[in-house]
Amino acid sequence: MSCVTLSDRRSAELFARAERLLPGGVNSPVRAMRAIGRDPIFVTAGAGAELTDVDGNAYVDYVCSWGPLIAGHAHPRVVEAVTAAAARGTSFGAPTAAEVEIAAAIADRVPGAEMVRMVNSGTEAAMSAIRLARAATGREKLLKFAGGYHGHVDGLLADAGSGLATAGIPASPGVPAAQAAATVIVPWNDRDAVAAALAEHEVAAILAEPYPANMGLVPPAGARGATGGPDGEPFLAFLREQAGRNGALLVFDEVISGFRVGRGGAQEREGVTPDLTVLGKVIGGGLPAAAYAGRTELMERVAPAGDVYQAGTLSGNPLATAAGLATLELLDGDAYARLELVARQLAEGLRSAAADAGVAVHVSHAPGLLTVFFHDGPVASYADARAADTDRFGAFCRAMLDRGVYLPAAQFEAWFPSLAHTDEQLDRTLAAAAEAFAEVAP
Ligand code: KE4
Repeated sequence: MSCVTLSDRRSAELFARAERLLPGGVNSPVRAMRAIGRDPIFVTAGAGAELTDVDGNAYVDYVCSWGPLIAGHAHPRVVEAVTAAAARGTSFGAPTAAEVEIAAAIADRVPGAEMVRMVNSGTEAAMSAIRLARAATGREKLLKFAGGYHGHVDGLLADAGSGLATAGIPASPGVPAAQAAATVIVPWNDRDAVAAALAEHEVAAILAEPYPANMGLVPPAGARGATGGPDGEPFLAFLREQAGRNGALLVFDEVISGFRVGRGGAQEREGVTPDLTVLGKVIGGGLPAAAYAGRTELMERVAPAGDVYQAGTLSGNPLATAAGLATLELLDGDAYARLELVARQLAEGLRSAAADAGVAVHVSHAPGLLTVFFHDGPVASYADARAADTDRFGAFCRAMLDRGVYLPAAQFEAWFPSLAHTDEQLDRTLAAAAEAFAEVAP
């Protein structure tokens, strides 16, 4: 596969203007491509699994809007649903039938979802679920995992303090120390650290991505539905037991894994049902929509049924619910079989291409999700992931861009293959990877 000499003149012009108008020239940090040592590419269109940039370059896309576009860009059924909804009005500030339908669709799929509240972003969903957990337990502290990302909620932008089970410290300026201190952070897949933290702190909730994908994809120990994680006793079942034993709620953040790794998300795949579930991305089909859900007796604490306040002007927006419903309707048994096959083929092909080039990688995958760590392995925690060779990762991403393959521009993210990725595009990806691995080999 030859290197394409990509013009990026128009992207460069736009970026120069954008940097004067937007922090870092972008509206979300990871899009700036700083983690792979280059300026961002400005996109003008997407179709299926392909992106086109403002200079006319085309790419096979493995970002897919960081997860929402599980059916690919501009799927005709989604475009048609959004267009029809828009023609009837874009927002009413009043309940609509579509909100009942999408709540029913979520409750029908997600084992832990009897009742649902729609919001506009994963951050808002996580923030609201935490408020509900604190109200339901009368406790304030929270236990989360290093490397777990749940949006930019103040209390969750916390780093682990010194020692294992100590209060968090602000991970960003502007985060109140008191809010960070209410969050206890422990290493993922570390049973002893969880038990020690729960012995020392009365927490409202244990909050986890069941298939963490914000440290790269690092499956829980003993996972039966994902590969690349450690063996051993099932860590999710351990969290379920520990939460129950300590009077805490178990909250699964399935913003990424929900409706992607299976019809009912990771909780269905692993047979572990949380008390609350945070959802997003796929349920908006590329438009702003997210949700939190749980048992009815918990969710009925939320206003106006209950006393836990949460609100939103555009929550359950007609266009977003139309896109979400159209997307969910595309996710049948064949779709999940395809997502499993695509992820497995990419993982196996990438492992083989890296080995042929003499590049050490550790590849983890689940249906519709995979990460290539530039690391000898194993990768069982964020500390392991952070030992990856991020410089070589960045060079690999740049080499793949030169060959028309657009990868998530950060080692601590995951690839999001979709139903739209064709066998030809997968072959093209693996051919490009063989050359890119050779280019970055030590
Ligand atoms: P949003 O507020 O970005 O809709 O969702 C926050 C969120 C919550 N929970 C999980 C597990 C998430 O992965 C996210 C957001 N994911 C990132 C990518 N890893 C979004 C990309 C970005 O920040 O631009």
